[in-house]
Amino acid sequence: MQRRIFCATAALAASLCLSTGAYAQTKWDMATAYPAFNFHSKNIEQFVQDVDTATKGSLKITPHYGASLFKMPEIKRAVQTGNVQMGEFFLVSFQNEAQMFGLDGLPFLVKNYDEAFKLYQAQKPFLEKLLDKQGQVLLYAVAWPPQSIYSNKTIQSAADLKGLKWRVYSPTTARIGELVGAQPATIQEAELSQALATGVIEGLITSSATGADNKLFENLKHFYKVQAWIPKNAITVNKKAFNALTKEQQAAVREAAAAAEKRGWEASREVDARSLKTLADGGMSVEEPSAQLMSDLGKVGDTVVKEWLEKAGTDGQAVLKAFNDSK
Ligand code: PCA
Repeated sequence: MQRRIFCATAALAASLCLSTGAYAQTKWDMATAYPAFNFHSKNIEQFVQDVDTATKGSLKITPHYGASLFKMPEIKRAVQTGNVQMGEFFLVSFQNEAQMFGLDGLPFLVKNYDEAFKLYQAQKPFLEKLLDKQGQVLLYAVAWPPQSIYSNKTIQSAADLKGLKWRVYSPTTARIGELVGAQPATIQEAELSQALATGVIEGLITSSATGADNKLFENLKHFYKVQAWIPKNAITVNKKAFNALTKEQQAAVREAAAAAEKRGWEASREVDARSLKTLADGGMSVEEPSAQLMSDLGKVGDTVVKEWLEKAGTDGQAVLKAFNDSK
């Protein structure tokens, strides 16, 4: 009798253990630098929900928007060291670490989203390898809308950019600023509005989306649709954190990431169209660039790409060849 009770108790304990095991929850924090209403952030929100559903609540990811956990330049390292499990960062800002990170910030390599996606496919194996060495797994990457020029004054040629206080976010934008004789200043997107309001900057190159998100028309009156490049945000996870998941959870994360990537690229196109309208409605003059400006920028672009290739070595040549072959 006593023995039976003991067995029953042990069985109950075992089943309790099993059920607690099954409900064990993994919690991840995710650092992002952009406001919750930005299209990348909304995409992340959906990704987090998809992961929650697919893992039956066993993996909970909490996004922290608006650089509230880490500033954008710190996010990549925070993921690498495990200070945060997941993060989103702007790839081209990290070009000094590895030239490959700056590929999608090179002027006039791509003409549109389709080409930008092809460039990404050529770049992806390199990105995965680099990030793996830095202790993280690339989950997905999504393009910002094409990058165009905002200014407080009329810009008809590169000469008009001379002396302009020029906001930069990457080695390439800094180099372009230098080549046209502007005054480059590194400002994070989270500090953009303040920098404009206080006159720290007078012009920049960024997307229609960032212009609309930050109501750039309140301080700048001109937008020139030069569409110089289509750069991406990368979403990565700390490798140890990823490897600690069950195989099922890993598959769920991968699947949600693939869906987020697809959704994000589609959203980017829609957001571009919508944001251009927001800029115009806000009183900004949204213009096609002059032929002179495009030809001047084309020359600057050639220099920048040539310099990049010199630094990027054989990987740089290989990635451009892969891209050109895929076009
Ligand atoms: N907005 C971000 C990155 C690229 C973009 O369109 C920024 O300006 O910082």
